[in-house]
Amino acid sequence: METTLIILKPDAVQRGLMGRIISRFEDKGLQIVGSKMMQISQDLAATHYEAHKERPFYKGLVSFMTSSPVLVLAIRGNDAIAISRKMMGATFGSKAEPGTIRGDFGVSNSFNLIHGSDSPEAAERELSLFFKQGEVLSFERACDAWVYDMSGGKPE
Ligand code: D4T
Repeated sequence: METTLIILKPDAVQRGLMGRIISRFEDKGLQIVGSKMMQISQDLAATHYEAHKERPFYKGLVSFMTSSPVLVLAIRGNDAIAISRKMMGATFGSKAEPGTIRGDFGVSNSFNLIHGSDSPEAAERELSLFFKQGEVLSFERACDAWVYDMSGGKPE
């Protein structure tokens, strides 16, 4: 099982899209195992996006991410990182396919609604940036036996 860090960005929160976006992950069968609303500080945004520090869009990105509250989620499931990225769609709303979160809810290239970790290493790093010890939970759902085929002893 993988756990990934998802951020519903300021535009998603301001536009009242949190519920509909969370529902997509729940409908898929992924499990929400951590959740918090927060206003991202300059320092946290700078650390989170340090790989983009030299990019022309970096300043605007940090300013956008710190401009208004976000909803941070920890989402778990088999292959949760790749599945979430696929559900999010291409980076730019203008290019993202219909059926994806960015494709269905946005047109902007900088206000792109959602962030998701892009690798297991990134997920580990980002989860520890946004969640303290104990804030990402482990619990069984009653529906798990019907979300995954467990007949082989592991979730398929
Ligand atoms: P994140 O990291 O937010 O999940 O988005 P992606 O993984 O899909 O895209 P990214 O890391 O390349 O970009 C991070 C973030 O910067 C914004 N951005 C990106 C922008 O404003 N202008 C640009 O030209 C690019 C490439 C959008 C997402």
